[in-house]
Amino acid sequence: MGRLIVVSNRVGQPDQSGGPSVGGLAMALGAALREYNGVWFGWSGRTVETFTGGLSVQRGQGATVATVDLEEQDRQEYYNGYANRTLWPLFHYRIDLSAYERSFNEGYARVNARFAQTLLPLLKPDDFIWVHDYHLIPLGRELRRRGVKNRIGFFLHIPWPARRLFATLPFHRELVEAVFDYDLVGFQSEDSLSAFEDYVEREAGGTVGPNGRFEAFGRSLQAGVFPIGLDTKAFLEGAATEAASAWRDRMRVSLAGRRMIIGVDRLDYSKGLEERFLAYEEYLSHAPEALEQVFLLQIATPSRDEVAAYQEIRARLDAVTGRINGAFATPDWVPIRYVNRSYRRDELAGIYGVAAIGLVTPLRDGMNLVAKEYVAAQPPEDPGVLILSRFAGAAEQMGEALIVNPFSREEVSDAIREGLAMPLKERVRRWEALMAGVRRDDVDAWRDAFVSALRAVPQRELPPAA
Ligand code: GDG
Repeated sequence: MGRLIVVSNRVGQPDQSGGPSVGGLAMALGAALREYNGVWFGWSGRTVETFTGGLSVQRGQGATVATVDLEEQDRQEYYNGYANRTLWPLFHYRIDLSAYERSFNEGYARVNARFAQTLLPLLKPDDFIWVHDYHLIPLGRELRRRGVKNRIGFFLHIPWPARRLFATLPFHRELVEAVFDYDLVGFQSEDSLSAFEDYVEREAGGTVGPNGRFEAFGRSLQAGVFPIGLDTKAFLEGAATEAASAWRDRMRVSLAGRRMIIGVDRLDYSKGLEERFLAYEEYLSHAPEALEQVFLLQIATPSRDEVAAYQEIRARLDAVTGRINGAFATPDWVPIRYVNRSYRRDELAGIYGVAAIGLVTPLRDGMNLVAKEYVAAQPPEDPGVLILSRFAGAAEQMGEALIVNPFSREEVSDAIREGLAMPLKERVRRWEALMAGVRRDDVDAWRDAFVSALRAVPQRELPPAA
């Protein structure tokens, strides 16, 4: 049976907190590789004077991790540039933040070519290659150019944007044409798949057949929805540790009878943190009974702080939390506890566990694993209420949450009021349905669905013997 080769921008350290790879992707892939005799290939996060393509290889339990160093110019143009200043904002519907600079394009093309060149000698003919996320969309094309006939799949962790937005990207056709060098393309949600379908039919003049067969640019691919799940088993183990239980106790003391609303996010403009704070302010303004009885704990781990838009959102959040706290706080109560650091996953599980409401209100999100973590951390006999943005991929699976429009302060404020007042019976009913989904559609189910779909696509024809 062929090995699984996973390629992503960064390889993760899934069991360590902090560091640059905190994020849903690192968590999910760690679990995927344990199962297979896999190789995980990506950027080391380091830069060197001159790119050499030299690999550093570490063999761990069952999996091999291979990393390559890039140049400083690559970090600026490919990572901070095209990936995080062009594609990330565009794919999260922020064309106002999306920067279109030629040097970014060049950096993106160069690094994808470098990845392909470095990966090539590691490949065996029967390997399956699974490429992850927006940093590496053209990697499939670069591998094909070098004669790779293996089955190659691509999974997009972030949303695929609506056609009219996507068309604002210079060279958008070229990028989609490159997608057609993959055999299988996976999206988080029906919403993303249908946006891609719309582009292929109406902008690329292609066709979409039954069973997810897409044709355009004289080529075809298989596409489908593969919603990512939580590593539920590992998460529940974390929630059962001493560390989690110590945090539950510590938080209960600190609650002193008050109710806690929790948010946990990378500090990113796509997560709707400012809108969330304003909605919470709206709630406080109209619920005098809540003053001193409720507070919002927002853990926001700084992320991508070399990019100006992230420095700006951070400054805005500092200002808005300061303003709200200044206006509402009393000598022994602050309405928002705003924390800019990261916690270990077992600690987080403990903290989630005592929150009456999980407030997950991204403006756009591929999936959002925090919603699933909040559910998994709840005590079955007295679970809290999940409030979830309709613009997170997770909303397609988690209909028993209170689904809200994160752009409407009043709607989110109403949901907070409803959630805090919800009777136990209804909380249990909703939670049981949500938890069944979190258990069933976990990260293993996601991986198995994608990998078996990738194995099922027909192998490309081998080149004629020279
Ligand atoms: C991308 C897509 C998609 C956060 N703070 C801490 C911490 N976290 C962990 C959370 C959660 C993960 O980071 C965040 O995952 P999300 O899914 O919410 O969001 P992104 O990072 O934007 O991930 C997203 C995901 O990829 C997977 O496909 O769901 O839509 O944007 O697990 O708990 N972890 C620790 N300390 C923290 O302070 N240890």
